[in-house]
Amino acid sequence: MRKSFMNVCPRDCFSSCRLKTVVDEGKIIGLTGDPKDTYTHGALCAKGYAYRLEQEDPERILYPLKQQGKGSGRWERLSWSEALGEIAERLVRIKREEKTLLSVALDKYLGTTGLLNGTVDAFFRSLGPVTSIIGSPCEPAGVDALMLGYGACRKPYPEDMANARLILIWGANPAWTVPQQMRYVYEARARGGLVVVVDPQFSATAARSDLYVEIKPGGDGYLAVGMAKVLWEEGLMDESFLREATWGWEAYKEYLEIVNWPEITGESGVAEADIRALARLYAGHKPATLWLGIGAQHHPSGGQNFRAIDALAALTGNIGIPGGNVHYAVPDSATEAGTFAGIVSPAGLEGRQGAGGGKEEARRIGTGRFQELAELEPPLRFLWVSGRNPVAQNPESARIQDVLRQIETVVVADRKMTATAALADYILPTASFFEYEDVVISTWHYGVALNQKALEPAGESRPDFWIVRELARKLNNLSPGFSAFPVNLEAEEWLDAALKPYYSQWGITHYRELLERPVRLNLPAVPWQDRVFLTPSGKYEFYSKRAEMLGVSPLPIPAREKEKSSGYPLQLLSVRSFAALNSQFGHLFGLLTGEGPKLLVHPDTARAKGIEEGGDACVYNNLGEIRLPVSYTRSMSPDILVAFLGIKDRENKGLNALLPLQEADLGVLSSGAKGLSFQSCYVNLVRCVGHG
Ligand SMILES: Nc1nc2c(c(=O)[nH]1)N[C@H]1C(S)=C(S)[C@@H](COP(=O)(O)OP(=O)(O)OC[C@H]3O[C@@H](n4cnc5c(=O)[nH]c(N)nc54)[C@H](O)[C@@H]3O)O[C@H]1N2
Ligand SMILES: Nc1nc2c(c(=O)[nH]1)N[C@H]1C(S)=C(S)[C@@H](COP(=O)(O)OP(=O)(O)OC[C@H]3O[C@@H](n4cnc5c(=O)[nH]c(N)nc54)[C@H](O)[C@@H]3O)O[C@H]1N2
Ligand SMILES: [Mo]
Repeated sequence: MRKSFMNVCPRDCFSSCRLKTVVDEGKIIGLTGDPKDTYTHGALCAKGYAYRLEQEDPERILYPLKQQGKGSGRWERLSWSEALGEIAERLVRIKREEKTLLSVALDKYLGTTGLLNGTVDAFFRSLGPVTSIIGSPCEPAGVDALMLGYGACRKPYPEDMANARLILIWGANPAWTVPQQMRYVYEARARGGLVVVVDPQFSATAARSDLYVEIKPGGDGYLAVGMAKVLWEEGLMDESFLREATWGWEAYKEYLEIVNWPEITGESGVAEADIRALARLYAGHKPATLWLGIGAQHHPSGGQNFRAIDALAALTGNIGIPGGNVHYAVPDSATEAGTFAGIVSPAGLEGRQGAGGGKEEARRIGTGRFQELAELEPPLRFLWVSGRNPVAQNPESARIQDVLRQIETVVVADRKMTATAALADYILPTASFFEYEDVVISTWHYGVALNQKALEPAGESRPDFWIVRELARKLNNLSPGFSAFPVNLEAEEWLDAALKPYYSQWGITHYRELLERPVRLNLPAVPWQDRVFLTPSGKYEFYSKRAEMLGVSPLPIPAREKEKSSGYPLQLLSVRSFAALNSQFGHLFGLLTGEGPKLLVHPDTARAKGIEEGGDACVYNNLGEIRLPVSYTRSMSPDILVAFLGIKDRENKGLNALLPLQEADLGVLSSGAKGLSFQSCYVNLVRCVGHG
């Protein structure tokens, strides 16, 4: 019998689309966007429509697996009881031998953004102090930049973009990464608004813009400083906003006076006349909105670059007005919802005594710094990876693989045999979001929606929540009191407790009513209208003492990009494809594009190396080598190579095999660790001879 369900795509993505799923005999036979979804209006992306195919995915892991020797590929099927029993024994033994659980770490990110996922963090907290992998691989340098300016990271509702007379999309590619948002971009355009894109490559969004500005990677701060210089020189600023609502303009002005054009144009790669024209255009179309992309802050000066760009909004008074402001993927909804926090630390789990006698603190390591994991004292003996694929997505893949081999026990909870899972001792198969109830809150449009259970879990896969609760039971059987995880709580009770504080605001009495009435977090559609900023001065701060404490200039002054070495003169940019999400959906790429992964090379560069279109290139640096077929394009300058995030070569090596660990300048304020500079990848290229 056919039945319909509401689902919510929980991928680490802006749109958190509501889906209408039709199920017949245990299979999804129909899947569309929900036309009542006020943000997406029922439009999905290619990956969303492809979920139906995922049901047949032969790569899905259906049973708990144990590997005889990491990386050997000798997998053996276990029952859940065996797998969790063995894992529990290992944890108990570690605590007995080390007298602490600091040798245990969780590496977790947003494989799913469903709220229940927070129970995995709760489980690890329930053990007492462990090694926490903190920070975020994604947005923290940019978040810090906004926090320094405004005191908090807030953004308008994404629909407010339709009110802008100018949309300046700076290092984002929404046509591929947030296709649903293009509706609002086009709406602004239909009303006469202009769309400008700043990007080192002529992206899909640039192709849909009125003006494309080609920038040197990482040169964004200088372009912004140049624009600010023009705004000031030509008297294009909003004087009353500057006077009443900002702090430190005089100091910033002094810098703008001395910074010279050769430095600005040299670092940004944009000609002075173009910078002048862009500054006039931006100032002449109020309200103008800025969209800051995640990619543009994955640079050594990414945080300061964002401060310089963001300052343009303050200089022109484009803050606190409809159609203005800065759009950036921010975790504001996460904190506002409180629910994430609520689910992460249920009452009673905080402040557990460590085995060391009460004062023991968790050990903290910044995300992506696997090098440090290998050097810890006491050494790391147990790593649990959840919703994360560090071998593919962190810098220095080979080094990560080495560290994974060294760690006594690696457990990976995932749906697939990822590059990381291939080096696990245990793989615990997780259920897909169609297979259990959850609630998803969008950090972009703040929608709160119920994801119903539409299918039974495939094979023996189970939700992460079920897995950690069973493990807590096993642990406490072996060693009473080992885990304070509330094993008697059902998923429904967790969700109810987390969301209850919001029920009266939303006019509901239980979260299941979200099925009929999805809601939105009650955040201002246009932030900062009151001009009360949460900075030390209470104003928008050009000059920030906190920035200085974080080790960068108090002013939004960018750092120069490092000189490229002559050995590795090409910069390899990783760009997101419409057909993949980070390391996921890799199988779709060929299906949707009719071709496999390609390295995009400027024809001048390729020809100089004797590489034909379609021929194989070896891309290399001191970290390693990957081999990819080449496709010619003139969409970026000859010293840039472009490849899609998530691609792998014939030996299953991905882009991050070539990416060194390089930090961004900011990130500590919001996430506890600096962000990572994923675009700092310098390589060289030769024609491959032979295969293999
Ligand atoms: N070179 C380069 N590297 C980058 C970036 C870049 O631009 N360039 N971008 C960075 C950014 S912005 C980000 S956000 C990171 C992302 O880095 P990751 O978060 O590590 O990337 P994903 O590939 O999304 O990995 C998520 C994993 O979760 C699994 N998963 C899915 N659903 C579930 C579930 O319900 N439970 C569990 N336990 N697992 C599940 C998926 O199968 C997948 O293996 O990558 C960073 N790395
Ligand atoms: N289809 C799809 N959608 C996704 C994802 C995905 O993998 N695939 N991932 C999700 C995640 S985790 C994230 S973080 C978001 C990110 O989504 P976006 O914010 O759109 O960011 P990116 O895709 O990282 O980069 C966008 C653009 O930045 C450009 N860029 C790189 N370096 C620079 C620079 O120095 N300056 C400037 N101005 N531009 C630069 C790239 O060429 C690219 O066109 O997308 C989410 N949505
Ligand atoms: Mo991200």
